[in-house]
Amino acid sequence: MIVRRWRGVIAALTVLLPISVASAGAVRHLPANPVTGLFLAGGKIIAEVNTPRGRAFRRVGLKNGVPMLKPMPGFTPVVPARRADMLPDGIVTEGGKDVSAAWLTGPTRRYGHAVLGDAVEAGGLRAEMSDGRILSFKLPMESVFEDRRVRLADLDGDGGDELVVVRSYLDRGAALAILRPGREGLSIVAETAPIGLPYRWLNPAAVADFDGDGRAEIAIVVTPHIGGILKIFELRGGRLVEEGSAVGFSNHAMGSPIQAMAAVVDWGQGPILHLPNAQRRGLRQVFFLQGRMTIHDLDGHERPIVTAIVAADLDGDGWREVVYGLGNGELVVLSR
Ligand SMILES: [Ca+2]
Ligand SMILES: [Ca+2]
Ligand SMILES: [Ca+2]
Repeated sequence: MIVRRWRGVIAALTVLLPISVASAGAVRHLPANPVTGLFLAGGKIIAEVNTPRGRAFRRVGLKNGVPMLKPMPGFTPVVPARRADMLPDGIVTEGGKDVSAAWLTGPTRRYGHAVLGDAVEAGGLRAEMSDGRILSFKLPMESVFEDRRVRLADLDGDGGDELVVVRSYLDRGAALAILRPGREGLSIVAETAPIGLPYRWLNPAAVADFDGDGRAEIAIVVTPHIGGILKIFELRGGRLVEEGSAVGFSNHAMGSPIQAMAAVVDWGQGPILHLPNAQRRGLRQVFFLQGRMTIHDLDGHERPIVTAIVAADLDGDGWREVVYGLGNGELVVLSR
């Protein structure tokens, strides 16, 4: 009788946390030259390190479960060509569908918030279409794009990319805005309600079919500096419909230019979103299990996460690792 009851409990626990969904092994590596940044180049993870002779680049590897940094003499990062009219600290996003590139334009100081390092925000954006047309969009004076880049993602599954960008209202704070190229040019097709107060910001995290219903969702962190709230939205019938929400996240450090503190990997059971906790001293895994949003906290760190969070298969076993850097220059590699 008792044995049978325990079997029931064990079966329930197994259902709650299948090993291939939630469990992950983390290994840490403190290199002689501290890691100050991480990014992807040609499917590889590149670390920017501080050396006595200045900045250098290393390729992140993993052999027999041990992280290593391989020198890359002569390596220079390839970035998309800058556009004459773009935001000074902006990034050009390149796409492979109907939009071939998009960037923020019209630098303005009319908001003056400086979450991303300076008080210069964008008053508009531009998209270069695959047929060569350049489409422009300009915001009214009551708002700015408080972002460094436009994200391209097909949120409605029609084969064309939507443009995803943070719009901040001078008197009501940030909202997530979705634009689409049409016959009339670029227009905003959906937007969340603004947070409600000026100088309250949000940072997009990732796009994936998180709940496995065949449609993409976008995950964002609202107010990442003051107790961030993860929200998951689906673009449905011209509206952004909230499909999940949880407190205790942060994907940005105040004043930092780094916005890419999120990674999605599928370790065989659907997408797992990796986001820092509210103090950025550990990762939280977010995934949908039998239709329910589930959160699994991984081991914490004494130092905060300071780099982008990037994913690539480092050891060639077919599963991508999740990699990030801590404030003391240490590298953390998370494997399935
Ligand atoms: Ca689309
Ligand atoms: Ca979905
Ligand atoms: Ca791997």
